[in-house]
Amino acid sequence: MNQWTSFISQKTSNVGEFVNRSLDRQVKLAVTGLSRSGKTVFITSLIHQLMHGLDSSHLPFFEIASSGRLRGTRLMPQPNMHIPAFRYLEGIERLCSDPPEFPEATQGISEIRLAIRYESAQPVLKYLAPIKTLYIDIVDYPGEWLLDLPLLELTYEQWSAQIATLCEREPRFTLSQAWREYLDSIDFSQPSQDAVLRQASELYTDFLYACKKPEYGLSLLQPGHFTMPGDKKGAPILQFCPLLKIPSSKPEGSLFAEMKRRYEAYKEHVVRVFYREHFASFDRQIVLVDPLRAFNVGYNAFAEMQSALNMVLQSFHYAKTGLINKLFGGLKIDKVLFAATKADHVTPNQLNNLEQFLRQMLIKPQKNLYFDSVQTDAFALAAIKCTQAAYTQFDGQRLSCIKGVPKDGDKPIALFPGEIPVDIPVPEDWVEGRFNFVEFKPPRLSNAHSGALPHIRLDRALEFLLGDKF
Ligand SMILES: Nc1nc2c(ncn2[C@@H]2O[C@H](COP(=O)(O)OP(=O)(O)OP(=O)(O)O)[C@@H](O)[C@H]2O)c(=O)[nH]1
Ligand SMILES: [Mg+2]
Repeated sequence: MNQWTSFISQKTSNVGEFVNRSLDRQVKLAVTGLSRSGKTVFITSLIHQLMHGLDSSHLPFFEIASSGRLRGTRLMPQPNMHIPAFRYLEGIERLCSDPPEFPEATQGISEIRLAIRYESAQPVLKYLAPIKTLYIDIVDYPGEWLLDLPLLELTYEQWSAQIATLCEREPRFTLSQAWREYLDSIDFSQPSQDAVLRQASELYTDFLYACKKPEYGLSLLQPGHFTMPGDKKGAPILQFCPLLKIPSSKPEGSLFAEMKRRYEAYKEHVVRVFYREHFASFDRQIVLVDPLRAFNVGYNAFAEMQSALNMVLQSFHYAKTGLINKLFGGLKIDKVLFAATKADHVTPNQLNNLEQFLRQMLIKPQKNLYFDSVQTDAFALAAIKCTQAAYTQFDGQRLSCIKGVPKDGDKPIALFPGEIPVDIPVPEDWVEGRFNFVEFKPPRLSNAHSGALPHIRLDRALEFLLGDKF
């Protein structure tokens, strides 16, 4: 190559780089769901799948990978210094340890940025800027925070009355006993004292944590930051609680007045700030749901999960037409995917039932989203497939089952976990031993580069959420 052609090729590549940069795009993908629904595992696997995207065989339904146009994925410095980083490498390290472990539970928001390099499919761009980059900011945040949206329209007195009604029923009545007794021992018209506010809010928070225990599995736990405090842990803004009886005298400076003031401050500085600073910037959203856990517990847990899910969905519904739109202006979210996670806990022949069941759970709210011009879909998936399909003989019949290493065991077991009903169950459906969805250990990986993590239908989720961006 002479000097002149080298100069031209240098210029052409600079122009190409410039055009590339100006055509680069960005998408913010938010991942949410109630606690233990599988957010951290989902994001970890999603990144791992993209990093191994050059081997297209594991993502047949993600077009950019299966068509061979994906050139590579890299972790990038995150754009917002004030948001905790999503700990991808830590998660992968735990998954590759011996024995393999799932990533640790998280309590707040975190973020990670990826750059995906790919070949353009558009004829003109193919010539001008053949290789493009899509930046994806993935945000992990607790679904519990979306349960706070209704508070924005409730006064402290109205919210207290709602919680008082909930606490009249079991198991909340028993679980709230220590907190209720403490409230009964205090005169809230008396001057405010920090120690009382702290003690009352701690007992209320203990009550919320008790409701959340696996044996009760209750989901309607407000305020959402009390059990998922993120960086607000121990802050006075979380030191208040509802009152079961409103005192007749409420002078300024009283315990009641201070509780009410903190409730209002929580709405202003925690709830609104979340919607304004985070929610308003999301482009795409996936909501993870774990109906299997509720099946294991019983009807109450199931009914609460459904109500909580509907409450979560209000945020997307209101994003276009209602309260959020009024408060923060038109939002960007144009696609929401609902996913029943841990689909590897059911036998393969139950996958479609699980998907249909999720759709049933969402039928009403999804209609609203349709009218609000948000594109939605619902899948059953497993971010990390921990089981294998197996068969067993029973009474001369061949039965489908699954095989894997249970979470608290070290040897593989085979079991039939139960059938997923396609219709919303009624209380009588919880007959003894009907559902037995066991948690499993992740599969053994020798190292992070030994191939993509096994999954179920994660590629379909990727195609729905990001496919049109390439
Ligand atoms: N078998 C299987 N188990 C999963 C999968 N995803 C999550 N789990 C299980 O669910 C647990 C919770 O998953 P996480 O990803 O930590 O859930 P999370 O929503 O981030 O939970 P918090 O951080 O506590 O809100 C894991 O420890 C696993 O036991 C999956 O794809 N397959
Ligand atoms: Mg998490």
